[in-house]
Amino acid sequence: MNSFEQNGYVFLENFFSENELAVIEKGLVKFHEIWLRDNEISYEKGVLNSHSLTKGDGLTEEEKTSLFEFIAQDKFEEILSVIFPKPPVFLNTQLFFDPKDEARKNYWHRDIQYTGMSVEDQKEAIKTQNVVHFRIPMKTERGIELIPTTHREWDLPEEFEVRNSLKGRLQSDDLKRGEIVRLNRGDLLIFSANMIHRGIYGKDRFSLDIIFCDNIPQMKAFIDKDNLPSAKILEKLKNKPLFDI
Ligand SMILES: O=C(O)CCC(=O)C(=O)O
Repeated sequence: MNSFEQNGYVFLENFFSENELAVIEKGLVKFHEIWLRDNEISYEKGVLNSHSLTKGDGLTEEEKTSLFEFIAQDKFEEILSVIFPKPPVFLNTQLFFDPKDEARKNYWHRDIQYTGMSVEDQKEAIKTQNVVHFRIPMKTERGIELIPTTHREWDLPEEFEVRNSLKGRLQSDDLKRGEIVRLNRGDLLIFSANMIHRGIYGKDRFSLDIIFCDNIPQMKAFIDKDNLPSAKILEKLKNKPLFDI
């Protein structure tokens, strides 16, 4: 886990048992089917992820409880206490799948580049702020490509140009420092959203991302309270401060 602060990610092979995954899988598949039905146009246009699985009535109370129990599990809490300087909070969930058009190219980015912050502010923010994805593949996938250390360090000029499509470069151009982490069912990849990264599409991937962030006002502004557990569900959960928004 020490390598997280140094590199910005940790890969934990065979982290989950089959039983642990089975408890949440049915709900994930159901949510995805509903999403595909309700978001046909976005899917046609190239959208390759959905979010907010714990919001609304896509999942039943029981399915939401299982998902929240998964999110609040002790094994995660132990990791979070090591990788975050102070106790974090739950931000959201996402599902990642392949784009409808197989020819669609992936895109290098830092999550922070889509927040509307100035580049100067982004440069400062990544030195201290933390948003962390727990990626949980439900099946073998080609994984994620990451540029180690960029969770705290700014881009090389070429990297900045590529992820911002400048000087004729494309967001999908290969970058020299990229490292691919291939993923199998049962694995857990933890990575900082600050990092320069891109998804590698293919194999009909289906991954759950659980996102945690610093418990600070600038980040909590991005939390949609409708994603939080109801009082009734919260009562059953361990590690309640994760949801203490
Ligand atoms: O898997 C992907 O397509 C991209 C993942 C990503 O950008 C993210 O989790 O922030």
